Amino acid sequence: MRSWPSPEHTSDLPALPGQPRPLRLYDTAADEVRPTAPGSTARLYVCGITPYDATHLGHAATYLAFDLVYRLWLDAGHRVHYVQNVTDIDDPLLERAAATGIGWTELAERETELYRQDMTALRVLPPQDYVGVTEAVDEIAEGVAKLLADDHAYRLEQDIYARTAGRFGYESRYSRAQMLELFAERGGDPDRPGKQDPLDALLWRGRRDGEPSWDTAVGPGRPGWHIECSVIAHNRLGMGIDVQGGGSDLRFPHHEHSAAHAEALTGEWPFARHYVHAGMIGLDGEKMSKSRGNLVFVSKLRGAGVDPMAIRLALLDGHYRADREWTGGRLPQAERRLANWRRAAAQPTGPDARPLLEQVRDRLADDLDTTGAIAAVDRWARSAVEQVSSGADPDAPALMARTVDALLGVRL
Ligand code: 5CA
Ligand code: ZN
Repeated sequence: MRSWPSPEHTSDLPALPGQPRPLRLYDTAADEVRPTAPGSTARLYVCGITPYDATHLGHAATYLAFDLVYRLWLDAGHRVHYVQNVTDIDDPLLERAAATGIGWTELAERETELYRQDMTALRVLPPQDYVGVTEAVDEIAEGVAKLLADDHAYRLEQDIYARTAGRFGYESRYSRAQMLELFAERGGDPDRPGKQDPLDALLWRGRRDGEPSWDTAVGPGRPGWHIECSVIAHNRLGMGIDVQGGGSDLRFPHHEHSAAHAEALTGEWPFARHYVHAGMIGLDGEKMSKSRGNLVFVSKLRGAGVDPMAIRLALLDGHYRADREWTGGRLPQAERRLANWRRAAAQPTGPDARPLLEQVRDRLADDLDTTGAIAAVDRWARSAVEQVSSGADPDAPALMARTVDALLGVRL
């Protein structure tokens, strides 16, 4: 699938002097913040949208968190291979299409295009491989066929399920009771008669009347949810990818099952070296979600003339792992901050910005402490505008702007 354009530079962000440090991230499976350790090419997979509605601020916040991961790896001298899927065939998409009278492919294409535009406006670096499930049906079916052949899967009526076995549970670290509860809440079917274990996940949904289906190696039907990410990721990035990312609602069952399927397919472990989850953005005390309908859309804000860089700054002003509320005051605050930063960057001189660059790197490398990084830029901007510092470095405003551009993705 077409990705979206890179903001001028993907492989070479504005070059920055000094010494980058290894990026440390909280890994859900290890329950600790630990260094990422990519090779010359870092491998990133982030679960993509289910395109039945427009990008809301919760989605945007999650993709911004992983955009910082990408930027910090580039700063540290790695190439980055970034893969993202589009769940362009799934029950919620078919339900919304039926409810609105639009064809499901048309709905998916329209919302995916809007998402591309939102990501472009927010200056999110694009994945090199942006893969729709509808484009990957055959490779997913081949994966399911191999799981069947190796006895990691079984048929139940017209459908196919994965056996839950081995290290299952290591990614989320939930108890079986918690898993059963979350599985039922988040699209699983623990009570279906005939399953060998209630936690077994649907790999392949056999053809049903009135539903789209593909003729494949395992018969007619369509892929289950988790296997799409296992196969799309593994076929492009291999095993032991550096980061598997998504929002915290994907910690279980999605990332647990995706990992388990990929590990059963290959016999290798682990699927990912870090499982990284962004917190949920809420509105009025509830998680922002398409099903609840309490949404603030990026495209609506853009349409109202809001500077996307202010949206970006507003979403970065909070730790990515914390569940946080979107409130009316966040945007005006970010707009004021952006104006202050721009005024500071336009000064003829400023205090030496090299220590600022080191502070921003330091804060972001520590599990993406964006609030710490933003506070450091605030301090520099204040002293540049007030000319309180002894330093009057003519190169400093440009270095400050490059730092903010390359590492926080905010174009001044
Ligand atoms: N297509 C699947 C992943 S394979 C999916 O979860 N799609 S989604 O459109 O529902 O969500 C896309 C991403 O946004 C996921 O990483 C999800 O965890 C994240 N997300 C959804 N709602 C919120 C929210 N309120 N706050 C933060 N992130 C969110
Ligand atoms: Zn996914």
